[in-house]
Amino acid sequence: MKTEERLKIAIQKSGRLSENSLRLLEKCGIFLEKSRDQLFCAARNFPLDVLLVRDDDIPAFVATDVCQTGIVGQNVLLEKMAQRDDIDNVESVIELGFGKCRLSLAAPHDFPYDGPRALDGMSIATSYKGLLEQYLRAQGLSAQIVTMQGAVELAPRTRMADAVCDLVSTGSTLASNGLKEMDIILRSQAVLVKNTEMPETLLNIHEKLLSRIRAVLRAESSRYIMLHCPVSALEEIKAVLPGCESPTIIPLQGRSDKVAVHAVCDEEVFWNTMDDLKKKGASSILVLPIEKMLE
Ligand code: PRT
Ligand code: ZN
Repeated sequence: MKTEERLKIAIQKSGRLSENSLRLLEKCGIFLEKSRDQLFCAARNFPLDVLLVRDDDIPAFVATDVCQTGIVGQNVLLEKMAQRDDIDNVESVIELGFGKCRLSLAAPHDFPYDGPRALDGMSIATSYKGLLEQYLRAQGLSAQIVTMQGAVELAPRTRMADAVCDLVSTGSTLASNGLKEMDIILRSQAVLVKNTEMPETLLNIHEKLLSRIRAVLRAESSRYIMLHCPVSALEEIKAVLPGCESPTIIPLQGRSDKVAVHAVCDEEVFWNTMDDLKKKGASSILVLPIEKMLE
């Protein structure tokens, strides 16, 4: 009997991307057999096996076909690509909207920063040597790079370097170490990556996974909006109702002056236009989450 072809995906075992990566698979209706304490678990209702590994290993695993796909930060992917040329067959497929951070240059508050030139001849501590080198080259600067695996933010205080190049999300680590953010080298978030040379059978499974992920992401950024609207203001309200193609208009029993309007809208845009909707006479506004949105 021919064994079923299964796609292998690498996700972070334990760290900032782990929960969201597992949750994403769950939202795609993919349920895993074993607990996440294992290195490996199989999905019970989708031809997918999950490898739980360190995030730094994911690009190489995907490049060497240990796995055909993976979830990793753009920062890690681009750093590995900057450092080595044997992962050209890994490509980023879709941004996943979590693990957002930025790779920034920072220095003590008294560092006289008036633009990238201020870094010329300085020393900079980082775990992102490849990306920092690319940045310095692009800016035509020369600086000494001090490579560190962790605790980069301590480097100026311990006089190991004048400045740092590190990941920032809230900025509180920089602040508590007396550092100010000076420039952003890269904005990053988690992405789904894939091996560009996978066989067609696995590519088909990957396409199915990707279309489920797209449906989940679309639903996450959308809301189902229900509101009441004076008939006289209907056209105006339809015009400002954000990002929806053609809303559903429903009569209200016993009311000839008002109708209900139902529409799917981008959540962020909706909040930005809500005051305008109210001003135009919208009332009883309900905002509901959407479970999945298929094309
Ligand atoms: O064990 P493993 O190697 O798998 O994990 P790891 O320790 O290398 O990575 P982990 O779990 O810390 O981060 C995984 C990924 O999360 C990163 O590669 C980024 O893509 C993303 N991410 C998002 C972050 C942050 N936000 C973040 N704030 N990764 C690290 N940080 C660190 C940063 O290095 C600094 O020390 O958090 C600190 C700054 O945070 P703020 O909030 O104080 O600015
Ligand atoms: Zn790591």
